[in-house]
Amino acid sequence: MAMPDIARIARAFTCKGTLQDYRPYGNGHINDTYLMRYAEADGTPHAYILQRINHQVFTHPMELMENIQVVTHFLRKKVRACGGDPHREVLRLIPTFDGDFCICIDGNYWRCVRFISGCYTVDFDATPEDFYQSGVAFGQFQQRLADFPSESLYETIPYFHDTPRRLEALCRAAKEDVCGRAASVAEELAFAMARMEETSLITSKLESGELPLRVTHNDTKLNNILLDEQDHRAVCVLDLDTVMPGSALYDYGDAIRSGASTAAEDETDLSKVHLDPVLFESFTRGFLEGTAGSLTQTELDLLPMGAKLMTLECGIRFLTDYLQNDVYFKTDHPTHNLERCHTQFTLVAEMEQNWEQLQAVVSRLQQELFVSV
Ligand code: ADP
Ligand code: GN1
Ligand code: MG
Repeated sequence: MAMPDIARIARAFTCKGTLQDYRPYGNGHINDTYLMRYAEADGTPHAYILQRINHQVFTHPMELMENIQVVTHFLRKKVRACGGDPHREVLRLIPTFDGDFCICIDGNYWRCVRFISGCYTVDFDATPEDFYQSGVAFGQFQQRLADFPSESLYETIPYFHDTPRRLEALCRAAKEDVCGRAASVAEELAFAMARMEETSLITSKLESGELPLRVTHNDTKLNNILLDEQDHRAVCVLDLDTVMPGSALYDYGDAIRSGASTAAEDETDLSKVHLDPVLFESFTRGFLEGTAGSLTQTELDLLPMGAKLMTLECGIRFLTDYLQNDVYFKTDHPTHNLERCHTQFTLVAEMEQNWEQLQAVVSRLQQELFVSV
């Protein structure tokens, strides 16, 4: 897409001061994100994030924005109640001059939030402390939404973490083979198919009620959290587009998938791709602390499975997109999605090899944190 007229779009929002400059920002795979810097007449600076919502992915942008509005309003009250800083710890939507939180210009949907300064995000290779802090924050996020009225949320992407459906979609994409890539990925398809039975381990337990349905974030990728430049504590959970009913295992698993890897999601040298046991333990500890004893025994027992299934599912989604000619995730080159699929499947294989160790870490932390002596 050609560079949109950011200055024109920005004029719709009630930002403070005058726009000084703007630039593309962040490494998200879905929306188009810009950082805009403003200044008031006396020089006081302000900064905002302007985003074009990907309406191919989020087909009902207005519903999505309603979700974000109610969730941020709810979270802000919780942050205030526990003495936190509501300006930094929760996303703040900036209204338009018409009082809306989203505007459609030339067929694209735009929103604006306050830029939270003094923070950084990490794509991979976090320090154990950073990843521990992310665990606390994602755990707390879920904990804070425990009494959120889930019926008031729209499902922004139906069946988002329905791993069996994701596998079916992969099989369909391979059969349709719209760009003639299927023959070259026979090995990858076999890897996914060999794990077919396991794909329903979470969804079937949600259906039977063995696992509780909670309000979850569903996209707990490491770069969806802001960490403080000074004290390195997690400041704010970002990217609330997929906050929907789901399983705690989705949030735990997706964070491990992205943050416990020793390499970038698109690393092509697979010898560099490992699941770091120290990072695995750091996040698990943080997540257990953040959820503060609210996880059920079944959830605790299935944490390693959550990590494995979210990683497998993500690999399946990258492979599906590769077979569909890269229509979903942003890509830089034709094999980008395939390379991402390879890192995910490499992590899955390594989790399988070290399965007992992963389970032992989770059990030890449960004992340490929750069983009084
Ligand atoms: P995507 O859905 O494309 O991943 P995100 O909402 O995650 O989009 O935003 C992309 C990146 O922009 C984030 O990873 C983060 O680095 C940055 N970002 C988003 N919102 C803010 C904010 N309010 N303050 C500071 N940085 C932000
Ligand atoms: C996308 O938007 P972003 O980059 O935070 C995707 C996640 C994937 C992730 C893989 C709405 O996350 O589900 O796990 O890429 N988000 C959506 O990197 O599909
Ligand atoms: Mg993101």
